[in-house]
Amino acid sequence: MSRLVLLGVIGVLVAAFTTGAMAAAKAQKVTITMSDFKFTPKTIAVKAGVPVELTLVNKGAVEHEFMVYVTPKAAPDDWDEYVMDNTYFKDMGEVEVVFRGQGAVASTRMFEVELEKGKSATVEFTPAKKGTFETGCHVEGHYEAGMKATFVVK
Ligand SMILES: [Cu+2]
Repeated sequence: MSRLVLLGVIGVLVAAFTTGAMAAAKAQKVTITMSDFKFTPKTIAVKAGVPVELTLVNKGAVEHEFMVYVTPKAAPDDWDEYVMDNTYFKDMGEVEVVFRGQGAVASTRMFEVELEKGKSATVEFTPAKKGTFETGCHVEGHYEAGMKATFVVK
């Protein structure tokens, strides 16, 4: 009787360990739709330390940009310059962007993904910094029209 119970406990431990190991290796898949002029969903949440496969789909009629950065206290004069200095992807090693049907780009200085209408791309990275950041499209007038979202890393 006691031997059976002991085997049962070992079985549970092995099962728990296996599930944990598989979950750690599995990427977090997130899809963001870009349209004229918004991101869906409005809040993107991912876990720190786990690889992310973030798919961007441009369903709009024009080009859109995807950027993640420290939320500014006030709108900067030059958004591109501000985002380059404050991008979430800074100091996080190589970030890979796979454009469907067009190839991939890997960079340690990635700060934006530009997508023509009808195109999609997947951004692969492992978030390190926790906090609440901003996602925005800074094609002229888009952000002002409401094309922004909240990017949360827990
Ligand atoms: Cu846009």
